[in-house]
Amino acid sequence: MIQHKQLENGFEYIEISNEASQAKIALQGAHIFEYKRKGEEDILWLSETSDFEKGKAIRGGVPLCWPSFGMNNPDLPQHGFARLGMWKVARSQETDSKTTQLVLELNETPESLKLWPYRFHLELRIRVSDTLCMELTTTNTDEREFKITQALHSYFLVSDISDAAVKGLDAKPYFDALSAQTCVQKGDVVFMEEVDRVYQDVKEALFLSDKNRVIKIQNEGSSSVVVWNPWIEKCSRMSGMKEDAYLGMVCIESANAYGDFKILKPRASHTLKALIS
Ligand code: TA6
Repeated sequence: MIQHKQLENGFEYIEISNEASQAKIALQGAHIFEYKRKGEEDILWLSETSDFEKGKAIRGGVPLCWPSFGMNNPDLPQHGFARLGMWKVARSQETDSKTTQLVLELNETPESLKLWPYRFHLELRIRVSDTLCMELTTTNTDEREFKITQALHSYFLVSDISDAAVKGLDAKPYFDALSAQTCVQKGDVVFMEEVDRVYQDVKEALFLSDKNRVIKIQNEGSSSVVVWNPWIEKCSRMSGMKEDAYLGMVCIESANAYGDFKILKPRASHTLKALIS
């Protein structure tokens, strides 16, 4: 079932339900804010105190950072503008009883052109099944080339941050956004303090292991992965986040960030894909 719903304040979202899974996707930002397999716990973390209103990013789920990750382009707002844009449903399909597909699209607007002077076509293809597949395709519809950095900024639910570990990054170089140093990962990534790192040269699948489950993340079209947990002090300052929220979440972001930027010539496309299983 694919239902178009709205909250009392007019905030619109699509609710998907099939025999294998369910998901909710806000039209603002094409923001997936719920995904779970039937009868199981949520895969994505969503803040209990998140805003659901026009002009404010949902805290949790999968915000789309585009056309700039973080402050990679200092002329743009943090994480770009696509997460606050009003996307349109381009297509939807119930492929079989366990699989639903939804395609959302965003084009330039007079406001986006003021921030970033390029015409573009963005498409997010979402496949909701016993796995969650997200494919973000950027097409340059301008006459000049442009440069993007981006991320599928996925927030994952963990039972307790002290039991969480990210596997698959051993020996990978990373840029530590907190110290501005480049380091090399030793073993699994575990969380005992604030972590904000951009791993490089990542082609292999990653695994988020927790007390009760393991989530696999396989990216394509990307060689950078951001791992983030705000920990105590930053969490208390973050919008839409309770003080102790850092205990139950970790972000593993499929990215084209920092040196892994993409330059697109007119009519060229690039797809960033993440498969979560
Ligand atoms: O991806 C990690 C990060 O860039 C952190 O530095 C962090 O503050 C964050 O994303 C959340 O950003 P936001 O703009 O959503 O508050």
